[in-house]
Amino acid sequence: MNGNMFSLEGKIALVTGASYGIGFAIASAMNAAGATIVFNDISQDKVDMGLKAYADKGIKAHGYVCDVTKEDQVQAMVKKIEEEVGVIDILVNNAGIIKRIPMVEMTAEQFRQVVDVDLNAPFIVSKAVIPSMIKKGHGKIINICSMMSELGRETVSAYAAAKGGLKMLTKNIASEYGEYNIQCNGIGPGYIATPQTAPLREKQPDGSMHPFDSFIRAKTPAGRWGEAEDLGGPAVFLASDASNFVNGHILYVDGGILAYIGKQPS
Ligand code: NAP
Ligand code: GCO
Repeated sequence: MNGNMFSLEGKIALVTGASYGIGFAIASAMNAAGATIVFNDISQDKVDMGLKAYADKGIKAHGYVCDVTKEDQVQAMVKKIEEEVGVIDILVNNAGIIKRIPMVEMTAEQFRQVVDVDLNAPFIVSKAVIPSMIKKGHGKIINICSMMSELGRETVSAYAAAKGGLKMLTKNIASEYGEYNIQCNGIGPGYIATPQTAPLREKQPDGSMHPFDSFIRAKTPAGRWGEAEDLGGPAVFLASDASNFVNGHILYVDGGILAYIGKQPS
């Protein structure tokens, strides 16, 4: 361990789905701590957009086109990364989707699509990187969970089921591979202002706030939505030597939502 236990100098971090949003913010924070950044997205256009966004921040990132739900693509991507960049020290399973549909109106195929990206893919990508982490003698896996790993709400049945499963996959990877000096933890973001939650923050036709916007501000002690950048520090902590004895933990970065019953009526 070098002098600074939070340093990621000399480490290679793969952040999935990180052309923008939370993944981009986490990758940027890890780069600021010294990590080499590797990311993927589904299309070359999005990878190119991401590479430009990183370059605009002075970050020389490595981008790969890969659908994380496809095991053959993931295995090929990891092999290519190891040949072109090096063995992955840090994996952030960030790629994710949501479909907000009342459960009885959701098709089984729509349910499967959400679970495929939000739960099956973290399994596929973790399975692809763990063997090299074992050989290297260390590894960090960070799964991006959610408030919905703990709570339900209307219209997000598939997402909550997937994120609840991702919490338990996190604990199981921690249990199964801890003996190889691999730590697997989760980050549970609160409500963060990204494209994924944009529909929940749209101004109403009369210019008023979206009801969900007001709801979340009342449920958050800080009275605000989180910013993707709020997740950078916690991610660096879980990727660094500072967390070498933290394993199987879900770190909620939610501004206190889970601790708070909600603003009482004035
Ligand atoms: P976002 O803005 O929708 O970005 C999601 C990213 O994942 C995009 O880059 C997307 O690529 C990529 N992706 C989706 N499916 C993929 C696949 N099959 N293969 C590869 N990449 C794929 O979402 P976000 O808000 O940044 O959220 C990132 C993660 O945090 C997700 O796991 C989400 O569930 C979780 N989260 C978000 C919040 C929040 O409030 N925003 C809170 C808690 C947890 P394309 O653009 O090409 O589709
Ligand atoms: C929703 C939101 C949430 C956030 C996040 C909260 O529709 O409820 O999209 O699910 O994305 O997961 O932690």
